[in-house]
Amino acid sequence: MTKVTTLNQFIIERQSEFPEATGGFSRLLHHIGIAAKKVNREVNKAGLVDILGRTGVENVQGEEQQKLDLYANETFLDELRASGECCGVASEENEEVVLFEEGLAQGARYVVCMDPLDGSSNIDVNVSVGTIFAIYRRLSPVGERVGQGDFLQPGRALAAAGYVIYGSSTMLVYSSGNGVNGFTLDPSIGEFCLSHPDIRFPQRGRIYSINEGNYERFPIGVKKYIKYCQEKDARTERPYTSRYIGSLVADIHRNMLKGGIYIYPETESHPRGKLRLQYECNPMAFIVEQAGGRATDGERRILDLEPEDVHQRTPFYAGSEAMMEKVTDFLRFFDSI
Ligand code: AHM
Ligand code: MG
Repeated sequence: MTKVTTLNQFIIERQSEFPEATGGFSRLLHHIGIAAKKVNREVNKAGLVDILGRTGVENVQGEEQQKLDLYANETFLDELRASGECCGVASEENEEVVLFEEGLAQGARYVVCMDPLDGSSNIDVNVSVGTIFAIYRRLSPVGERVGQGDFLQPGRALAAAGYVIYGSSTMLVYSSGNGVNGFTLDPSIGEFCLSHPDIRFPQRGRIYSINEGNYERFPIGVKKYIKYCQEKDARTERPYTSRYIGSLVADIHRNMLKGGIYIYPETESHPRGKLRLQYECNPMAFIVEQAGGRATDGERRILDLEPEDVHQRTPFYAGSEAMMEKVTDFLRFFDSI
């Protein structure tokens, strides 16, 4: 019989590789897994019950929230608090960071930045959505109040990051800086099981993912790169294929397994890009790099950007090494003429 490794077994095995580990990080991940299963349950029945629909409230980004966003936010906050290993959370759904200052959390060593339900406009049409999480070691001393600085660390300081994709099956993918592993939820036993060990981003790819509806408002280098992707050239296997779901998690997940590039550049309506650095781009860039891909803002490595605000936005380019090199050439060339 094939041996199945569950997420919990996997994190315990990994923990024993670090003799100094206290188990805190494993507990944190364990609770993230529980929250993911709860959100998965609600996402699955979204079409059935009246949890679906708009609340009529706008979130801090001025975007309309849907009920499942709120449910996912509360569920992840509750589980992170319950873990006793997290002392605060910056979430897309909360303007201010949420601090846990009672009980076990007082001695906690980690803070989390998260997008509890990314791509939520896709829920009511049964298209994949995701959760993104970024885990940092706190900088402030344990026992003292957590400060903004704990949440404004650059991506290169991440202790771990990951995402959950609620798709045709539900997967949790994470990295703690030692490669990327993917776990598929087996609904019959209610456990995430290791299904994609050591995921590697193909060096080259044939998929480009970008919202081409914004074409007219893209930087010239991006426009030229899109035309390059569409040209016929047998040697480089062009034209490439255009695939865009509009769920960052799902678009990156597919490209990481098949080879491709994801681009959300600055546009007229979003001059600093649309995606959020601390809870969308940094964690996804961490995963992408850990799998052997590359992620930039078109110029600089995402993980090296110095955050100033937990909700700040950035242009985002992430994908296969060779495709990233090409688009960077286009951006440099057309910027300089
Ligand atoms: P959200 O966090 O409000 O769901 O927005 C983020 C999403 C990403 O998942 C996706 O890649 C992007 O926004 C899609 O934006 P657009 O509809 O402008 O293409
Ligand atoms: Mg989002």
